[in-house]
Amino acid sequence: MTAAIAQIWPPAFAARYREKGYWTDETFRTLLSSRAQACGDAVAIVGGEHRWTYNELAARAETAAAGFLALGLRPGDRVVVQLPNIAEFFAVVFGLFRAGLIPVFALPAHRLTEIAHFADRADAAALVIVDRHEGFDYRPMADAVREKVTGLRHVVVVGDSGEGAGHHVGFGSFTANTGLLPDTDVNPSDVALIQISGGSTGLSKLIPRTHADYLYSIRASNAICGMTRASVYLASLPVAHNFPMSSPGVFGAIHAGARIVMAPQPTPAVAFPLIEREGVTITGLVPPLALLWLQAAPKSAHDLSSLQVMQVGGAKFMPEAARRVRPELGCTLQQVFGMAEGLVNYTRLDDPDDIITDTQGRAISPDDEVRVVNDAGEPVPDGEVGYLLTRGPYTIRAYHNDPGANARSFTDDGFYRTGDMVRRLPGGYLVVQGRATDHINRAGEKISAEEIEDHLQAHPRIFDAAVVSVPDVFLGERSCAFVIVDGERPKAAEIKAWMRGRDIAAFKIPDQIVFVDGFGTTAVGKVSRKELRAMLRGELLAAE
Ligand code: J2J
Repeated sequence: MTAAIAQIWPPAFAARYREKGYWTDETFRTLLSSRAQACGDAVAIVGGEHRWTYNELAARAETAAAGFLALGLRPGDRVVVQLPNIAEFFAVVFGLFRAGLIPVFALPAHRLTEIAHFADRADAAALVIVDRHEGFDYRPMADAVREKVTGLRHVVVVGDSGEGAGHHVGFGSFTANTGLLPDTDVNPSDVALIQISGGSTGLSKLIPRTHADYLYSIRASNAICGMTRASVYLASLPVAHNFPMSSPGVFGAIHAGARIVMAPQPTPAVAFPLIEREGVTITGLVPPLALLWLQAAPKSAHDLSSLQVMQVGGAKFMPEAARRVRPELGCTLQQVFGMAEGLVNYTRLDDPDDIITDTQGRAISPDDEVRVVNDAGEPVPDGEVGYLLTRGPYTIRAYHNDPGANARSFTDDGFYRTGDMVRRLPGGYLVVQGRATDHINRAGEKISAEEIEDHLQAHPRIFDAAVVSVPDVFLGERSCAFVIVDGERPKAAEIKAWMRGRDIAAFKIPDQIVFVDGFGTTAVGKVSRKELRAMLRGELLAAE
């Protein structure tokens, strides 16, 4: 039987969040149709050849909802959605919401290993893919997922559903049959969607977000980021990411009745013409992309003057780069320090320049409890570095079905251990100083060192491996694998090719492989992998 997906706050907290008006009766199930009623003729989505008004999008979502239910899916079922930045993303996702189904958001870069893991962990009944994207055919991968995950019954393909007749259903073949649609609303405390954790240890974890908590963060983000019906949001990053989805991102844009422009690529060559053509007012980028835009803007013939707000987040944006945004791009920088588990911090649009350039913002909600503590779990004074812990009205209390991760990631009193090291300044502004967990933040993509080490150790010639992050001028961080081999050393390129054969996202393939004879004998006794990684990182930096 499928495990129910839930996210539970203790009753006293839930009551307070409701009382204070953070949690309302609003749900994603009716969000789009109510927007269509309010601004039906306004353009909602611009993507490729498509230009859909709110009315058109709502109609497509109704058809999608009926199509999903006609397959035999039932409200509460989970559906893994793996789509790039195309207009159909919204027809699919709002169709799922309308039908009471729960999307699990995978990135286009994920491959068989990851998708099978998400489908399995979520007990998903269906997978939605695009036929091809950036040279990759998702259909054979989907077949392989179906073979591995027995509960996954349906594969829905946006585009050409292909030869594998019978297995794949074309999204285009869905027909409207509103008789199938449930007419009772869902409970706002129910789980609306599942995000994927960047993962600090082992495999990615599932993050169940409820209607009430996610919508609160979106409404509050809209107010902080100035998203209104007049806004035009450019979706530059892959929209399945929590940042472009909800801070305030595409869901914020829909909530406001604004227009979303889907950028198939985040590069200046693709994004700048879209900004000019559509009059884009706000977008969100990771730091490496922001640097690329800063480099390209002075040489560009495109008029970028409509851009009012450039959000940068996902990884630390260095103050030197941050200071260039206003003079060189002519817009306001907003730093965003968030996490798919919940807590999001923003610099406010009218903050003084030094706050905007030198901090990663402050929390959304007056009821976000932010604690900065030392190794013993005691609060450190403002201005001193400590571990960031948080709980609040839109921060989860547990991952789905993962007792081990829950024991590690949450304190007894329900604080989420973010793994980030921060300094808190007066006014609650946070400066990210580093992190306590072993992941690599590669241009905003979080990679678990442990997950990659496990893959490397499966190689027949690799005796042991330790993966560390090293600073990188462009990516912020890149990954470096130290490996000890049995016998003759293979070429680094061979190991990379072998890793690609493990069917994992390309961003997880180590950028650099260094062969070593041992991991050193400086420590007495058993060296923890964490210390080992720290030591190797130090050695690598010293050698550079
Ligand atoms: C330093 N580190 C940052 C920042 C995230 C909005 C924005 C980002 C995310 C996100 C998100 C950082 N400076 N400005 O979900 O809604 C690192 C921290 C954090 C981890 C979370 C959102 N912004 N980070 O990046 O779940 O280490 O969410 O704990 O992918 O990214 O990663 P993720």
